[in-house]
Amino acid sequence: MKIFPDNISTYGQEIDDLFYLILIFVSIAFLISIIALLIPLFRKREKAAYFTGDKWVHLKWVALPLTLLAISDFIILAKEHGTWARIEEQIPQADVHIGIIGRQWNWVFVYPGQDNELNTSDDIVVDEQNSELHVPVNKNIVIDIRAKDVLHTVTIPVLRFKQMAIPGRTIMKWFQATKPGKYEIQCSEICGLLHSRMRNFLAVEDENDYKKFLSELYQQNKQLENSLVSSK
Ligand SMILES: [Cu+2]
Repeated sequence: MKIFPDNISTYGQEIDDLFYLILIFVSIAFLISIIALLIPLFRKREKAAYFTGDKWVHLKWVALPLTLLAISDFIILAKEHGTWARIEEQIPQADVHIGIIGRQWNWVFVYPGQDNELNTSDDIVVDEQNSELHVPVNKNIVIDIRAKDVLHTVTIPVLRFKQMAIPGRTIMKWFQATKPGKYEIQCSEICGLLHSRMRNFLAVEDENDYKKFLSELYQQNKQLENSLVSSK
């Protein structure tokens, strides 16, 4: 059975494994609770009584499930700890540094200009509905995530990538995509009336196609600048 969309992220499998681990624990807990609730139905009917909970025979119905849940939590925490550190705390050296800005209602992409540095005056901002964010395959892509107005959440299912965009903050995240193709970027935060219009795309390309895209982007930007200057 396929639960997830394709995984094209270097750390996607770790996230999926954690999901399965949690799924196994909650399924077991669910089954045990349902069975425990059904057993009295098929037993001979006894008169209802008030339990004070001070005797072990009563207390065990609280203590045993609680202990089991606490143990499962610790197992999940122990497994998750390394994953969290690798994905959330250690941002690798960027091969490409780009910006994503959420606004009502579109994802705005910011590419570094020809100086190859983000947050400088020659950055190129692409704010078009359903536009594509171009990135090279098998490279560390580091992203500055911002929000212009309200909360948004950048979600790229094939990368197991999800990060809330918070007004006033810049949050750094990263990924490495392993397979060229066109994938969806969604917003998973109800951010207003036209929230569902925030459907853009991620174009993962090989190095040559990516370089071609960049040089075309620089070219277009130059032409735009020239036309603005001459119209003044
Ligand atoms: Cu939204």
